[in-house]
Amino acid sequence: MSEPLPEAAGVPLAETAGAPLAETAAQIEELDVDAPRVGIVMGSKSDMGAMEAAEKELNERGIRSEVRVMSAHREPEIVAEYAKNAQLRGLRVIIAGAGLSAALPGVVAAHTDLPVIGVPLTSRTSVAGGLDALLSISQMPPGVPVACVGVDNARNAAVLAARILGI
Ligand code: RP5
Repeated sequence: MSEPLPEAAGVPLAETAGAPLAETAAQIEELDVDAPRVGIVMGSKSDMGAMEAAEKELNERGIRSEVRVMSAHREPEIVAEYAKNAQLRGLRVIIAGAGLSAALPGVVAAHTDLPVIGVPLTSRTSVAGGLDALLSISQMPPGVPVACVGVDNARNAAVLAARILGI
């Protein structure tokens, strides 16, 4: 006996025919209304103090977010995986903070089409007050944009994320 057609089994054919990514993401968003909309990532636990301002600002605006620590240099596979899955998980914007040779925002942007906002951070061994991270984040090659806020200004990253979301 042959298998019933998906439509006969209650599954609309459109859902089985390789729906475009945006359509699939919209369907997932409908299913999981509590999914975070903004991902806040940072290169080290030592960045947490500065990056908490982004989470606080989003909370105050009623925008759901998630916070993760992942280093572009120490855990490149984890960063790539996170960025590749972000849109399908319902995220709409990613805020990425890092200090020193701050590769994290750029690496995230290399693996997702979502808007990425970089936060250059100062750390114990920063040079020129965080200029190292500022240039690492802002000087992206053409075609792979990262928005860049001021040094240690995670709050502005959250405000910009809210504006991108139209909230
Ligand atoms: C960067 O190196 C991190 O984003 C952090 O700002 C800096 C120092 O990291 P730790 O040595 O404190 O882990 O990758």
